[in-house]
Amino acid sequence: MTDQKPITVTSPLLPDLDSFDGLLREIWDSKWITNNGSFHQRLEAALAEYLKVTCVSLFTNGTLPLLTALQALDIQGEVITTPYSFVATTHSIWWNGCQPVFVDVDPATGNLDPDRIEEAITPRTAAIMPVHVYGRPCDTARIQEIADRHGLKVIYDAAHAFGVEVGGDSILKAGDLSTLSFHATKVFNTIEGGAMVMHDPAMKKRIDFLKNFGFASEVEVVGPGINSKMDEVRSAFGLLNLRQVDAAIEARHQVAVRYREALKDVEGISCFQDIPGVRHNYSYFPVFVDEKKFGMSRDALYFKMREQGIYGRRYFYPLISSFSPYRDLPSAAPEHLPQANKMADSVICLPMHHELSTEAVEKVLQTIKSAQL
Ligand code: T4K
Repeated sequence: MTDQKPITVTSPLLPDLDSFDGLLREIWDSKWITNNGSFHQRLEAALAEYLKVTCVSLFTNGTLPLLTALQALDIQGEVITTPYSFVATTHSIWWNGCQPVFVDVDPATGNLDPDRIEEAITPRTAAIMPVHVYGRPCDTARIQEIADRHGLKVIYDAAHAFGVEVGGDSILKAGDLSTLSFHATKVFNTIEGGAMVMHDPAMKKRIDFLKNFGFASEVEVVGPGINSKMDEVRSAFGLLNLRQVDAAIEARHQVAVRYREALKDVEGISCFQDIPGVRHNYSYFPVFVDEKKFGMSRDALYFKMREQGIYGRRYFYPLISSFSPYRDLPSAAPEHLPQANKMADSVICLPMHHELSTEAVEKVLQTIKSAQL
C-alpha cells in the first residue's frame, strides 16, 4: 500500500456548495421539506426534459421503484431476470412474492440474452426484468417482441442507464416501465435517490399514489403503497447536479478513450467498445481478465491493484444466483448460466469518474501492464 490518496472506483458528482447553500436557504424559508414540494416537482420536470421521456416519478432510492413497478403492474408468478446485476434487481422480485427465473447473458453486452429468454417462459411467467448493465443497452426490440408474443410485461432496471440514448432516443422509453438509481456512486446522483420512468400521466398518478402509502386523497388509500418519497433537500441537490452531468459524462468519456487505447495491446485484457448510434454514459469501465492469456488470475490482479492503492470493484461478482437466498432455485445452477459465471469470474471495473486525474488513469494502466511482466 502506498501513502498516496486511494484511487477509488468512483467519486460522487457534487454541486457547488455555495449554490446548494442558496437553495437550502429557500427550503428553510419555505419550511416545506418533503411530500411533493416545489423542488421535487421541479426536478421531476427537469429530468423528464433531460431524459426525453413523458413522465418521471422521483423515489428515495433505486430499489424501491423496482419493487413498486412490480406492484403497479400487479405482477405475480415468475419473473425472468439476469443474474449479472446488483442484488437489488432480484431482491425486488422476491419482495413482491414472485419467483425470479435466471436466464444467461450475452457476453457481447453483459445483458439478458434474448436467444435464451423463450426457453425459460412457462405458464406462470408474468414479466421480464432485464438490466441495461453498465449502461449498455439491452436488445429492447427483441425483448419486446418476445414479451408481446407471450403477453408479458417488461420492467427495465435502468439503474446504470441515465442519459443513455439509442439513435437519438432515450433507452428509458423501452418496455412498460424503467427505473433509475441516483445513488452517490452513479453518473447522476441525489446522494440516495432514484426514479421511475413511465409513458403516460395516468401511470404516473398511480405510481405517485403507491410511493405515498397508496394515498389518493386525505381519506382514500387505493393500493398497498409504500413510503418512497424524495425530500426537498435531495431534490435541490439533484437540480444542481443536473446542470453539470453532461460535463461529467464527457470527462468519463475521455477516461474511457484513454483506457481503451492503452489496453488494446495488452494480451488477456478485454473491454467493451462504444456502439455506433448509442449515446453512452460511461457509468462503469469493466475489463475482463483472461487468466491464461494475461498470465495472472483476475483476483491476483485485483489485489495487486489494491496494494497500489487502486480500488477497482468486481461488479458483478459473486453472481446474484449464487447468493444464499437464490442459489437453490433451479435456474440458478451454474451450468445453466455459463456466460454470466464467466463474466463474474473475470471482471474488474476500473476506476471511472468525472474527476479522475490523468496521473491516476496512467497509474491504473501502468499497474495492469506491469502486473503482466
Ligand atoms: N439496480 C442496479 C442494477 C444497481 O446497480 C443498483 C445499485 C440498484 C438497482 C439499486 O439502486 P439503489 O437502491 O442503491 O439506489 C454501490 C451502490 O450502493 C449501489 O447503488 C449500486 N447499485 C452498486 C452497484 O454499487 P457499493 O457497496 O459497491 O458502494 P461503496 O459504498 O463500496 O462505494 C464504492 C466507492 O464509491 C467507494 O470506494 C468510494 C466511492 N464513494 C462511495 C460513496 C457511497 C464515494 O466516494 N462517496 C460515497 O459517498 O454499492
